Amino acid sequence: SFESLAPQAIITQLESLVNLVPEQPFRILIVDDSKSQALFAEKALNAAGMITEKVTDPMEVWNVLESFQPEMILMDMYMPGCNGVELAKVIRQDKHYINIPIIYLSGEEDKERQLAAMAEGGEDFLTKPVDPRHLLSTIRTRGARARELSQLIARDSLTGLYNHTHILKALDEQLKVAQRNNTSLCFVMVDIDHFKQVNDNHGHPIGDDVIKNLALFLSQRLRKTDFIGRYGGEEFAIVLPNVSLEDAESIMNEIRNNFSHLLHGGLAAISSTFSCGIALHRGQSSNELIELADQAMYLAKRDGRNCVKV
Ligand code: GH3
Ligand code: MG
Ligand code: MG
Ligand code: MG
Repeated sequence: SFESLAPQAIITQLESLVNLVPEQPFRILIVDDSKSQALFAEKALNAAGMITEKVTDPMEVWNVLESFQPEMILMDMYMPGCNGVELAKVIRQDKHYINIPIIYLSGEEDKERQLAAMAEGGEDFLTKPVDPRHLLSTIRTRGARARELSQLIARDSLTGLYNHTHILKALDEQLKVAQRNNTSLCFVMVDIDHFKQVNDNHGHPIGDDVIKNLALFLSQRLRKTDFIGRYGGEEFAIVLPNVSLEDAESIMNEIRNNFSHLLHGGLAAISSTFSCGIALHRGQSSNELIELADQAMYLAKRDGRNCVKV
């Protein structure tokens, strides 16, 4: 049994059990004042292919949250001058961590106190010494659920693209990356031409099909590293990291040209076009960049639509 083994022996046994490293490993923050307990949890999780960061001084939690961006927290309950349950409560008050799963790992055996800790907003309570298989299975289940939820929250339900909020978040993040690495970035606005007429002439369900087809078309033709969002009704916003203005223009022109030949609505066989505005990042804020792409879009509309302007 696991209880009779020393921690290192358990980990060795665990390593032989675990041969499936998750495709995208979970990022887990371990908070425990005991260095040996934290190390034990870290080794067990690393053996299962997970990425960990450990904090033995609760005062360090905020710094590490910011720099490490964990998806889950493994929280000790009793630490000098700090109660894990209180700490969890404070973390959850930050809007970035409202939904982060917090799993208590503690020597506390009193059921009432365990339940009280969970009532304050913990997902699970594991008691030390924990069977590493139990720890892993808890983390996998909670982690997978948390990922599903955050995916759902970030996506637009009609198209599956990033929603308005998330594409703006992606733009902000990518602007920081571009600034830090001194790399180029283009921001693109796409707006379907005369879309009111599509709805008026063929009905909203066919209009929806055109929107979905354009979303699919963009997803298939852009790179995995690009960010595509539904900005509004028939408007899309795209973040193209590491792309020059010339390349962005030619990529979008190719997509625009191919899309204009696509037929929608089954037997109705309707064609549709879009206009596109592109702005190159030259140190502006995200709002200024959006404004620039909007202005380029306005030019494209004024120039007869079905074209790309920079
Ligand atoms: P322009 O070429 O100037 O862009 O003309 P437009 O008709 O596309 O202009 P406008 O932006 O004013 O109209 C967009 C229309 O898109 C209005 C709205 O009814 C429709 N729309 C917005 N969201 C949806 C949606 O989810 N589904 C459908 N079917 N229509 C939508
Ligand atoms: Mg402790
Ligand atoms: Mg519009
Ligand atoms: Mg339009």
